[in-house]
Amino acid sequence: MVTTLVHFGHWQPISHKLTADTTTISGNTLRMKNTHCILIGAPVDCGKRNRGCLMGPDAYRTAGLAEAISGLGHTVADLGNLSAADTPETSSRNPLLYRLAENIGWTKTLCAAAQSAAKTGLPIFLGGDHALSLGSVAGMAAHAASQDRPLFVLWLDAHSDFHTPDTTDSGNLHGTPVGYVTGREGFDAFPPLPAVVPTQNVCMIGLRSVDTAEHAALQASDVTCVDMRAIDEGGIKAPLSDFLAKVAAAGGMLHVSLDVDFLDPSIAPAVGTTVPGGATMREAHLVMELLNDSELVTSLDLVELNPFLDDRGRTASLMVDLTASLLGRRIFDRPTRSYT
Ligand SMILES: [Mn+2]
Repeated sequence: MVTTLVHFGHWQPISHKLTADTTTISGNTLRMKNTHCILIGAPVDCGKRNRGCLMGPDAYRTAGLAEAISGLGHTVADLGNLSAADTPETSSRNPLLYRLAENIGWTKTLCAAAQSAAKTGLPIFLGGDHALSLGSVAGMAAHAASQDRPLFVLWLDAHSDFHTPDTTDSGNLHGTPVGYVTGREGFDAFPPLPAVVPTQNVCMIGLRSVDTAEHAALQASDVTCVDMRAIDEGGIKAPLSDFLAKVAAAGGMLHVSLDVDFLDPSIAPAVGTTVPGGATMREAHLVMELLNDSELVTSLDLVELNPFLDDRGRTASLMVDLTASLLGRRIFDRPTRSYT
């Protein structure tokens, strides 16, 4: 820390000047105080064909996720990496479906892990591709139901992931978790949902690649869809604040699912499904800071990081920084002297 400053040509200690009329620079103003964070390694790599997401959990650890969280005054437990529950091979109407049994196994594992972890803290799922959210969100929905509270889901993603096993053209199940948790038809091979997330409780921000079948289904649903054009025209704060007000008014729990491809590929190259025109560094941090202000977040997915495609770990580091913003890291205490 700077302890002196030049003042009329001589050195003078600054520390005593930082009294009530000024604001110190500090990273420690926490809205979510003393949160117990539970890191759940979910090296899911079966939700799509490009491999590499299985390295994601260890990349987050290498980038210092636990240290960043504990440095904010929270406690952290790392449960290590889980593995998919054994599941017999099963057939499906869609012959294109990729590694269905393994996806079902992960859904069982993560649904149970979410319910167990949510009893003691804030689960953070270290992906792993977005198929992990089939289980993480299903489990959080079950937990919320057990508390008699509604679950809301914020989907930060270039894609809507609203397919069903019947509508996907790629057969990649990482494009289906929102379809599953909102109770769409076609998931007969999957475990029955303990609790459905109503579509009006889902908000997607960052959309810029939505398939035709998903588009039609979204249009017929109550999902709030905030695409990049809406963000360009009106900024990212208003739609997020509207959604958070809804969550607060309902006394809801909030699950945040952060896909690396929410971010612009120029700042986050380590993802197999890059789509140009994504969120900027500041838009992403602002989302996380507003989420911290809201004190509503009860669980988090960090998904689709493919360390094989990263550039000296910078995407993993950015995802760690965004998680820190969500958990209370500040640039300045607010209000600052220059801007209130
Ligand atoms: Mn996704």
